[in-house]
Amino acid sequence: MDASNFTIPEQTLDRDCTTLSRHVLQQLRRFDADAQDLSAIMNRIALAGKLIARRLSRAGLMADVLGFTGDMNVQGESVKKMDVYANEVFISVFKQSGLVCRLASEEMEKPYYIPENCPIGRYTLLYDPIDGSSNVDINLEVGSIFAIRQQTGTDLAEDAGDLLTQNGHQQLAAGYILYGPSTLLVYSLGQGVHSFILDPSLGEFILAQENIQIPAHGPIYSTNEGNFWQWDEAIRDYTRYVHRHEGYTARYSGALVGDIHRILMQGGVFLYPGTAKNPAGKLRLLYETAPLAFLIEQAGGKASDGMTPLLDLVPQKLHQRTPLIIGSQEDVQLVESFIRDRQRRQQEEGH
Ligand code: AFP
Repeated sequence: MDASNFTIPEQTLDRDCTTLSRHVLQQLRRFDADAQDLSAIMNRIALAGKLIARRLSRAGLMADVLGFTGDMNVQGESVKKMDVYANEVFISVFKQSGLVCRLASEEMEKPYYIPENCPIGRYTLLYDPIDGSSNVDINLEVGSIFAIRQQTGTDLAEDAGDLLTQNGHQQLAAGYILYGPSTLLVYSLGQGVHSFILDPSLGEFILAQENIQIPAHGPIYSTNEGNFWQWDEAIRDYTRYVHRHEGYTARYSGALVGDIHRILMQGGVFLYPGTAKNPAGKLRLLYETAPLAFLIEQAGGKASDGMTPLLDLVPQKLHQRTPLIIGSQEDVQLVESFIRDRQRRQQEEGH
């Protein structure tokens, strides 16, 4: 047999063997206890993703998956059954893992403590279990967003006060899982952005793309233009600009993870600015905007609240919201320039 026949299976095998946990260790280039911990944490997050993906794929066939629970969450929003399930999945996979001492999610008023993990697992998992949950009932994409932080201090009062002293640069890792036609996990340990696709036949996330770079500029602007008259004039000016110039196209799915993934791959900008009713916008700093900012900056992009780099923001409360302008360098800079111009004009007019 011709020896070259062997090259294709070898390459395929190599690719199939690059699982997430192996990739984490390769990225860290060490095998010490901290590296093993991070690898194991990522493995657990992947398990949560697999469990959520499995339930979503059968959502229309099973009882008690679709629809609302009838409760309101800490943000005053109606809770969906899938939000509750996914939130509990993350807790379950980390119980008795010895890895994570605290989990904080937008679905829980206070963090969930796992005291038996605390002497060893000094990590905190921050997550949005189902982002874009209004898409669940109509079989469109949703996501999970996560970040890992080192716990500092003992937190004996169980108020997670140390999280209110850290900015986004202190995240050790961040990423998202996109439940679309396939299930995709995208993560960064602060050394580039890498994507994995869930191979259902193996039950493993397999490396798809390493060191993803976001284009410096792209055609997409992604925002809910239904809020146009609630926005500040600067954001309206930017929107008028893209309407009047060629080369822009709008895409907005109602699920941040899907919109961000499109922008990561194709370039452009996602905006969720403040509105007259909610000046800080809708998205939460610890569970959504800081993890995504970490990831997009690692891919060479940019993220801000319009004025300040997103990763410089230190939350004053756990569920703090922040405006978000995120995506390709040039497109985020363009939006920021409209905001600065507006402020300068206001100062000149003495407002
Ligand atoms: P839900 O999880 O409550 O559906 O919110 C999704 C989300 O936080 C984010 O994924 C979307 O980009 C954004 O809200 C959509 O919000 P609007 O409906 O206000 O545009």
